[in-house]
Amino acid sequence: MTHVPSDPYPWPWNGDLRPENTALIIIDMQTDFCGPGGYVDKMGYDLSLTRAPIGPIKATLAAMREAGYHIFHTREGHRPDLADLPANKRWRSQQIGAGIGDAGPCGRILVRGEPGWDIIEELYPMEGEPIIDKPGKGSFCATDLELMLRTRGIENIVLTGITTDVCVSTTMREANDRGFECLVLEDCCGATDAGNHAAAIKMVKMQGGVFGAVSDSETLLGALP
Ligand code: C5J
Repeated sequence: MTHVPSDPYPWPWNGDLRPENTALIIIDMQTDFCGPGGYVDKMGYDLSLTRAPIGPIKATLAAMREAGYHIFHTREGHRPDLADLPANKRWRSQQIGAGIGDAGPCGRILVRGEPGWDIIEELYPMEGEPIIDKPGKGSFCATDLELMLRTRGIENIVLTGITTDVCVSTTMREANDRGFECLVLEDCCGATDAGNHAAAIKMVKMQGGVFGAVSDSETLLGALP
């Protein structure tokens, strides 16, 4: 039995934490969300907030790779012909001056294959680590993530990445409703707004852990079998 000290309960609920049944998911660590000239930069947000988790994720990734845990990466983005981009999502992005599909300093914003869409070099996937390309905020919607998790016998998911209040939260909620046991690492996430990050973290912990539990990278790595 292994538990990670977490809030509001020691995680996972049943103490069954092993490399075979546990995955680290790194969500959307793409230039578009944390690099100069990307989507978030173009919208005018403070990049230091979405770059803050890079170091802690890097340490967590190295340790969990070394210990043989499953590693998954995700990327939000759309087909070059924008056939999978809902018109309302495109319109909203245009209202803030960063139209998805439009040309930007890092290529077309959030379009698959463009430089800004890819995962940053510091956290680039290793050969064999699945990358889930998703058109939406959740990692389960319109992807084969659930099939891959079930096929591998994964029950526990450690969530990291950006942004806490959007793609991390949506993925956590989708995973929780499917019966996966979720842990969010607070220092391995970031949002475009510090208040939203704090609120998203707080929401995980209400109702006895309505979506799972919250810990941090140092605590997790100290407890990992
Ligand atoms: C957003 C994301 N914030 N990766 N995407 O639009 O959270």
